[in-house]
Amino acid sequence: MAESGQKAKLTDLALFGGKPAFSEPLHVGRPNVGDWDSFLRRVRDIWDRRWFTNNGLYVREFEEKLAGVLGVKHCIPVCNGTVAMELAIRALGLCGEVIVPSFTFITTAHALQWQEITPVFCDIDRSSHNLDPKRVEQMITPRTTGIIGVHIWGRPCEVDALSDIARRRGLKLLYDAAHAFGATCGGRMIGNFGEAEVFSFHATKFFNTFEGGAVATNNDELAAKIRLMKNFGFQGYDNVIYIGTNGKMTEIAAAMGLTGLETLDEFIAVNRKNYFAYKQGLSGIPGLKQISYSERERCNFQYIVLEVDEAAAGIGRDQLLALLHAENVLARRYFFPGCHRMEPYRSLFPHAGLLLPETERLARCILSLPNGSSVGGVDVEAICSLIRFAIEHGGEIRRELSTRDAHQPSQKQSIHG
Ligand code: T4K
Repeated sequence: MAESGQKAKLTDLALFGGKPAFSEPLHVGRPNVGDWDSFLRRVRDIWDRRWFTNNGLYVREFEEKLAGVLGVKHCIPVCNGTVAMELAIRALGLCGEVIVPSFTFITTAHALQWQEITPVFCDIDRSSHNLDPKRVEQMITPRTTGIIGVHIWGRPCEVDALSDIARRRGLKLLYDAAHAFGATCGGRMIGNFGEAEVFSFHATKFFNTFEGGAVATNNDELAAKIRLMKNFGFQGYDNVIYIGTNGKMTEIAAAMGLTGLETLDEFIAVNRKNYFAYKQGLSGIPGLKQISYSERERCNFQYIVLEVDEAAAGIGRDQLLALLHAENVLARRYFFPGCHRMEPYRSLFPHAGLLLPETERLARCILSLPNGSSVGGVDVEAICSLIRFAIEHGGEIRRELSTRDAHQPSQKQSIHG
């Protein structure tokens, strides 16, 4: 798909009228897909058997396989990661205040607020981008009932430190493991930590079921509760014994999941290869830091994340983003601007940012680049070459953009009279 990332002069950039480096948009979250025939065989079977949902054959098989892959007692498939989170929060009986990072997808906060539980935003560690346990301890109040750690980019939280805090302070510990399917922490699969861990199998995740998610836990009682809750609280016909919702996964989603599991290692291999190609292609560029994955752990290498230091790079994150978008590289600012700067939290906690200096810093400089099986080595080379060119010509690009900006007010005036 890459035409060429090679630009010789400023006017070669698509932002300034040149031809885009990519003829088609290159997405950050383009789904990985498994074997088409294998998927179709299952679809045909679903079609023939006329069993589409409600704990069907494929959902049960998927559930069993998931538990096997993760080495966990229970891994309950549900309709998406958000509902998985809501179910886990409710089944754990969280209430009052729960400590969460603000540097995450909005769901982590919404799943609490949706149940009238106050998310208390806690700052993150500068290098891991995960909850800073020292700060967590400082955020605990008499109303705190739990902590939700997010294994951001699939890199594990400081699980020992968080467990220690939870144990000492009598709090429930839940993990949002939406990014961390297939990853390990200390050699143990994510899915086995805290009271429970929640996965997302959304289309944009490294492993997907179109939409989907799961709650993993080694706690039998909790698992039984979640199984009831995802099915309206039904225990057998005509007998509701618990408050519930509809969180069921469909058969077609499970068929996609089973198909994806067959090629999980291939998805990881492609991601890994691209990750190292980015590392090589971006090495030595001033002002850029690509996050690293530990070679000692298993990881899915899905997220290619850069921190752009504007002062050293000579170009700001948002300018780089605009430049890449013009070239059809649809990089993303995950997770800008941070949950605390989005509604309803922005209005509820207008001063939250004062306690979140690392979150604020990171949200301003972060950039996610495309990865996955639809991104090839040539694409990575072209993207790296674009970024290198942009930073080498940062000063000129900034001047050109600010000249344009200087013309903006008059245009705005004409729009608004
Ligand atoms: N916790 C965390 C930490 C999460 O990151 C997420 C989800 C959750 C919880 C909740 O899990 P789910 O309830 O979603 O299962 C996307 C995803 O929708 C979301 O699942 C994901 N995190 C988040 C990080 O990214 P958006 O609003 O950025 O999606 P969108 O539509 O802009 O798509 C992203 C890119 O992927 C675009 O460039 C287009 C491309 N794309 C997307 C879809 C759906 C494709 O190429 N094909 C597709 O089918 O949220």
